[in-house]
Amino acid sequence: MITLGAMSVPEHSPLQFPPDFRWGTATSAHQVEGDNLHNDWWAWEQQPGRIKNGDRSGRACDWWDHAERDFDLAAKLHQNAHRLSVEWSRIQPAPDRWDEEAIGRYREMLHALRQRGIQPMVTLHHFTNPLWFADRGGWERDDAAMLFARFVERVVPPLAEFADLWCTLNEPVGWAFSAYVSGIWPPGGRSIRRGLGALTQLLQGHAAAYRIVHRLQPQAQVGFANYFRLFDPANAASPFDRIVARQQDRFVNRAFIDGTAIGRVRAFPWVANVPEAAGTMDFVGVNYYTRDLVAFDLHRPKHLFGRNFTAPGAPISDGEYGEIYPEGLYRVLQMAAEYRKPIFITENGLPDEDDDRRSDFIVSHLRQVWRAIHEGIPVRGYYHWSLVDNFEWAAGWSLKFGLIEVDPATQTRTPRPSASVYAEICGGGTVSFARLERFAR
Ligand code: IFM
Repeated sequence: MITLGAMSVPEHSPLQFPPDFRWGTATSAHQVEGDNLHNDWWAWEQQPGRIKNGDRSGRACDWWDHAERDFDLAAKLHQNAHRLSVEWSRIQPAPDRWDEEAIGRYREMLHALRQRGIQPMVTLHHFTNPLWFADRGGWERDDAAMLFARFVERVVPPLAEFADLWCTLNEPVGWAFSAYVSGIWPPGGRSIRRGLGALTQLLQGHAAAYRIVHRLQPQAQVGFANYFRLFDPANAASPFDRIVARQQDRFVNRAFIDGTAIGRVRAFPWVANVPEAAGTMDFVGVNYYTRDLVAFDLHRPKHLFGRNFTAPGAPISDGEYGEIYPEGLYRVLQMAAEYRKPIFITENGLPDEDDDRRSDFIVSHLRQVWRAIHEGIPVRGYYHWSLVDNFEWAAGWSLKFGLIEVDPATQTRTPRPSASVYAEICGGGTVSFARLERFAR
């Protein structure tokens, strides 16, 4: 017998996933398309000191012209699902201009996925904003949600022929923090007040998008991708560490999701009450990467008085991206299950240039997914981040998340060994005993 939490699995038996489980990968427009000239990230990349090593997204992975090449690889790797995003600034490059050709290209891409037996999940906002929107105040404007809703109204009908699984926003809390509080992303804001203001607009934008998609496509499933991170007290005996870890958990993990479930942000009830957001989530999108230990620190008000660090001696991924902590995925799935909706793991992965940890990462995390499913948690799919190495925001090209290595200068593709391990799992819908054995004891 192998023990998995409270469960026991007979020795030598593979972990069998449900037959309709979605096996895929995730990407986002700006990170892979190339030449997204009209958004705030492109402008940000041109400013000295913003991106590690002065990197720029440039041609990225050349998806605008050749995404199909990588869809072929995904299909060959037995993937049956892909989460990608549409770039608002391509579709609406100016307030009064809609680019039909860009919409046509997205139709082509979604069609290409379908032709290869890959079900698309479409994200409507993944970190980037049209320059015209950003220049007028972006998500701090009172009409930001309304402007986003106009975009959604326009883009969903032509894509609805190919997609009925929608993610309104990607990681809204983390995005608002990086854009408005820590200032490492555009527009470089440094105030909690600005971050919370943006969050309220994002919640309204999400709620509006949810309703629009359902009006246009009643059978659609609509959610958003919530960034989940585990925050464990550095010293479990310290009430201060415990309180701070709990506050970070409430804000990072639950603020937005509470908003979409009950229309109220329990972490900060006085800020973001958006009653119309209640009940606007058909599934919980789980993005999970790592966990922090948290110690009370009076000097860090922007971090809710917590100093976060990686557990000493724990296995880590490249570039101080954090601890590799598979059980954390099980724990966040338990949290996600509190919302009583189907769950998609919309992102999970690690930067690992040498690919010497990715295979184990995938197997050990899927083992925890299986454990959750067998305890009755309704996980419907897993999207590994990412199919290809891509432009990793402020870290530029320095972090390699791809199952497939990409040289952005030559656009050469080299599947990493972990791509075959994941392909074997996707193809059979099982994790074999041989792969599990090393984690079992
Ligand atoms: O690359 C990002 C993605 O855009 C959002 N979630 C985390 C990924 C890895 O950092």
